[in-house]
Amino acid sequence: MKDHEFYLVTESNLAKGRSNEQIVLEAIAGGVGIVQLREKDWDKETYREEAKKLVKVCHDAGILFVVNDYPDIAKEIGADGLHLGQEDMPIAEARALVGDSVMIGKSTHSKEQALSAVSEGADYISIGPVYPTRKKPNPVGVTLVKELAPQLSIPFVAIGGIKLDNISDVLDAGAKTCAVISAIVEADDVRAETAKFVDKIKNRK
Ligand code: TZP
Ligand code: MG
Repeated sequence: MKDHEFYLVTESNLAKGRSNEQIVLEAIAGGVGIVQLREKDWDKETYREEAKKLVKVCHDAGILFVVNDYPDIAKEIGADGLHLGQEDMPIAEARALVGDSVMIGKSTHSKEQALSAVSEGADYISIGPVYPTRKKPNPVGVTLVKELAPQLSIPFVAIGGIKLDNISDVLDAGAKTCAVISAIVEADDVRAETAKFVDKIKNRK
């Protein structure tokens, strides 16, 4: 994972009737660098078919595609990454399934979880929720980003409640990039909104 690549996570419930493919294509036009397909309510076969479609969209555009939760699908479709939560299988188990060419990301919500993920062999981590979100009301705050940024030997993305009006604080705390759902998926003009995030991330003073 390269530094300063804006990371989009999907959630089709928020997309106002637009398909994930439409959202992703607009986000690509706006300069997004990584897309994760995250659809918690979908059955596995539906997820697999959508992942097959989106990995092609992303690879045709030269950007990275990450599968959430399913190591077998990540490997089968040629995803660039697999993203795991705290409740998912250990990184070593996932690594045995996907091999070394698929990067493994892990969601972390504390300093301890972040440092454990590094020692367990994660290729990148997410840190969050930085701000309160719809489903995750207890934020870790920019203070955790600030504390961890100098200690981490692998890339990280800040996530959770990040919007155009608070991203500067997250970047100032030491994040090189961030991941968002609602700020992009709910936007009326996904392309324009993505371009604004990308500009903030890439052209930070
Ligand atoms: N992990 C921590 S917060 C979060 C995830 C998947 C949701 C972020 O969504 P939003 O809409 O960008 O706050
Ligand atoms: Mg998971």
